[in-house]
Amino acid sequence: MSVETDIKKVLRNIKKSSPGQTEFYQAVHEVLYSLIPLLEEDTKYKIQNILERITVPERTIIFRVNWTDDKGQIQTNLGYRVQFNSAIGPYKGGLRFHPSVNLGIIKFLGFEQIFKNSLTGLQIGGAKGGSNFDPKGKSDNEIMRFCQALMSELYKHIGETKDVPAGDIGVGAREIGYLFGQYKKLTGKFEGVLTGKAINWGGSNTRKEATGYGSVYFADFILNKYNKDLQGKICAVSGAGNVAIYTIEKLYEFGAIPVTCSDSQGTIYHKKGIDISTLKTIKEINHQSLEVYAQVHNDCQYIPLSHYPEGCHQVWSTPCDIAFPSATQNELNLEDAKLLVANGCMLVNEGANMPSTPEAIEYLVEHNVLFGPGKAANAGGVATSQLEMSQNASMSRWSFEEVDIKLRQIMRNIFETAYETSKEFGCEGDLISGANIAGFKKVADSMIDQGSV
Ligand code: NDP
Ligand code: 2IT
Repeated sequence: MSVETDIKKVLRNIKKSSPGQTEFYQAVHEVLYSLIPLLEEDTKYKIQNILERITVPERTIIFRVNWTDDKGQIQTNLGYRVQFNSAIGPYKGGLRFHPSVNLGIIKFLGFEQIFKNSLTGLQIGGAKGGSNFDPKGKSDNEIMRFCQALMSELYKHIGETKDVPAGDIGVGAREIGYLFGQYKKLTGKFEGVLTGKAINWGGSNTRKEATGYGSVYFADFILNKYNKDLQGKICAVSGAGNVAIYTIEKLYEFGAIPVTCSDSQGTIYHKKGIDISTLKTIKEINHQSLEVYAQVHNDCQYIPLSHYPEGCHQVWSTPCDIAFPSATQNELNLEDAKLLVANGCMLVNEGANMPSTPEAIEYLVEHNVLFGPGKAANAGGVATSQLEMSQNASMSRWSFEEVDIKLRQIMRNIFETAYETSKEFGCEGDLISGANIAGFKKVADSMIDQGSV
């Protein structure tokens, strides 16, 4: 049987056993097809049935989360933790709180996390979790009670050497605090069971900034390879959360001009450059809509969702040199890709997980747009989480600069690994294949070493 036939069989089986998990199929499809050169070169992966094994989570935990709202009503949500792969280290990956969360979304994120974590060169396995809980419009007390209720079940399955969750969409420092407090109360242990903690009680310097900063470092390494840099480049950034904010902040340090940001309700276009301090106040502190940004700055445009061009995301219709999709999955589609190409965009660097659709990627690559795939470009967050685990385990604390230097070095290694791997497998510069092959190889080889567990 040819490698392609094997892949088709695995995909067919997944669709049969896990119906309706569209985003998960999309992630698996992309990874498996990009592995063809490796699978053809070395038959051990086929002999050991690795494709089938690696696409099934080691454990999937789904549970009910009951919590009481401010009116005294009991509300019910679903909680998830998908412990996908522990071949190279304890399970590691974020928690997402968003109404769109379902098993397929958590599985796609967990699957991506396996290869991303492997690429960092650190000893961390892949996992993801979260809930369909919608934090929007909830009071601080409601968020706290929800986090406590979720942890009342989750604590049974995690631990500093077992599974270490962190943040993702809808989960930031506030939620990590409430989750940690409940874990500590239930277990009596003050341990590094979560990352993204506040600095006062075990958090790492630079973790908050790490995904955005890392994404910009990665973009810089790509550009440098082609004798270009970020200086003076107009950048379109989507999202207005953790990743977007620190992408924008770091872009200024490189002399670039980030002109957009967006949330689920609208987009800001600020030609002279996004004001980072206003953005942080609105989003990080006050959890408000971006509409407020336009009330503070009368020289910017606020385009509400209802006014976006048909079938497109407003951000990608903005003329730019570089695009940083940093909000959510499938937020950059074929029509968006066409607009970016028509406007002369030279690089798309994925801050979010799987933000570009397969058709968009194909079009961008065909039109010679450089491409930084999410599992490499946004790996700085989880890598710095591992640095937090490391500091917790050794009871030490590294300065902001120390962690930042390590982060930059890790991003450089990831870029070089992905680039060199693409070269080795005959597709020089194709960082999607390079990242997938390098990430996969380390995990698959470790699974083989450890036998049929
Ligand atoms: P945040 O919750 O901090 O911010 C998410 C931003 O994206 C918000 O502005 C939100 O809008 C917007 N958004 C979310 N969902 C949608 C949607 N369905 N449609 C439109 N806009 C949406 O999350 P993060 O910044 O942490 O995460 C952003 C992306 O980066 C995700 O794909 C995440 O998986 C990925 N990522 C995050 C890492 C981290 O360390 N945090 C690490 C690596 C990847 P609104 O404000 O209206 O909710
Ligand atoms: O997608 C991701 O890499 C994250 N949300 C961060 C995970 C982590 O464990 O820091």
